[in-house]
Amino acid sequence: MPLDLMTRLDPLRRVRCPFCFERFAACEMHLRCNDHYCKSDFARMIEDPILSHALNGRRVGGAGNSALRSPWWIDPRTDVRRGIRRHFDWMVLPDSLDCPNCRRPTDLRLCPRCHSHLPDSAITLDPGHIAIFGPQSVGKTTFVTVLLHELDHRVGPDRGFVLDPLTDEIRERYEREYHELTYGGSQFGVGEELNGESFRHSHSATPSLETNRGVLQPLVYRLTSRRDSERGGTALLSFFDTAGEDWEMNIEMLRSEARYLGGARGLLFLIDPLRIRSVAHDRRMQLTEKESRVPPADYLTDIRKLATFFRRSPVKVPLAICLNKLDRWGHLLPEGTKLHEWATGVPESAPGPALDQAIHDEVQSALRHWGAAGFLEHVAVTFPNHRFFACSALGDAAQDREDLPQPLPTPLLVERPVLWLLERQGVVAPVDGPRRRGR
Ligand SMILES: Nc1nc2c(ncn2[C@@H]2O[C@H](COP(=O)(O)OP(=O)(O)OP(=O)(O)O)[C@@H](O)[C@H]2O)c(=O)[nH]1
Ligand SMILES: [Mg+2]
Ligand SMILES: [Zn+2]
Ligand SMILES: [Zn+2]
Repeated sequence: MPLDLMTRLDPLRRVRCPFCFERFAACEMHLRCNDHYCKSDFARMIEDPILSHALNGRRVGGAGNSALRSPWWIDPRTDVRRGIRRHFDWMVLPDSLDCPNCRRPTDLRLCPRCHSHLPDSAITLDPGHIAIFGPQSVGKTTFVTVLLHELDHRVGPDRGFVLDPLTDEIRERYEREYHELTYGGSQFGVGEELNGESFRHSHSATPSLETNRGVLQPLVYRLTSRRDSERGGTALLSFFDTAGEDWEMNIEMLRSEARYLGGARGLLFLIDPLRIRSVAHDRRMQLTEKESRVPPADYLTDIRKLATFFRRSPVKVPLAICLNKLDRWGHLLPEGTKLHEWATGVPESAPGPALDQAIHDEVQSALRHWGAAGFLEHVAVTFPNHRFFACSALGDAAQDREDLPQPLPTPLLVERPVLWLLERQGVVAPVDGPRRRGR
């Protein structure tokens, strides 16, 4: 579909790529041929150093590493076939250009920095953004999987919005790399028995970006609000899942490559309280073998590390700090607290702003009690726009033995930190207030 005229008449509008998070003017976008034969005929392809750099990083150009090839692409401002017109793209964007190989017009636009395909909505919509990070094994990948499932099936319908993957590739990637493991594959028919067993499996550790730069690729969705449609209630939403290994051991590489952290609009720091010594040593806790083997986490260092991604302090970006795996530690809190109530049975309190406030307070006093006063102080000073949450992605479906088939997730409060971040970004309207917009 060609870009609408209003957008074409605004070539200097700033676009932020929802994939690599770089900013550029709309007239800097490249075009690539989308013809079926051009896409499948290797002989017609040309070198694509921008795509190579995005996918392979600095390794490009090293021994045996030539640039990837892709169908014909061009920066329209350098296409000499257009004569003098090519110098006026800052006044009006070209509608389309003809591919010199197949002679067909193409209007498939690319980010000039990473060569991801930018559908029209990526050019015209505000990009919302959630960067999920934290040390190894705190449950980030499981969280992303369950969160997106919940937003799609329960939270979206409740709050009046729908989520659509931005491209087919993203829909397939979420299905293959996230959903299938946690919710079981679709190898069984609707009427077929699973012998009473479901087929959830735990995720393996997310590979470091040194071995797989795919971790830099976010899952990007289009969020459309029903109730707000007269105000064009659509926004983009990119979810980035960081590998804990990079967070713990490759922080410098993350700082130079993962622009989504330094350029973040919403930060979600997941914490596993079982990695705090006084929680792990509590007599009421029975750690599994795997849990007892992990080293204690140093969340104070994590918050210091996070601050190094930003030029100025205090950092204004909203930061949600979420204590995950509530199913495992919630019972340690005194009876009568909301956290105890949610972790141990059928909660009486409904999710909403009042419960969020109570949990924010309870989490802070629990952390103080567990000896994390320094961490709390650092958060307050460096990230004044923060809020504490608690959740469990798996709920009572979490099992000690991970090699056995697992029951399906029964999540607790997974969406709360994300709704808070989306409200801060003006992507979702607060339950009791008007929607804000703005970049
Ligand atoms: N009890 C409990 N366990 C969980 C929950 N969420 C995840 N886990 C378990 O925690 C372990 C780590 O989960 P992942 O989602 O792979 O963690 P991660 O943070 O992505 O780990 P890295 O990719 O290595 O950084 C797995 O064994 C999960 O089954 C939860 O809500 N409750
Ligand atoms: Mg992971
Ligand atoms: Zn990009
Ligand atoms: Zn072509």
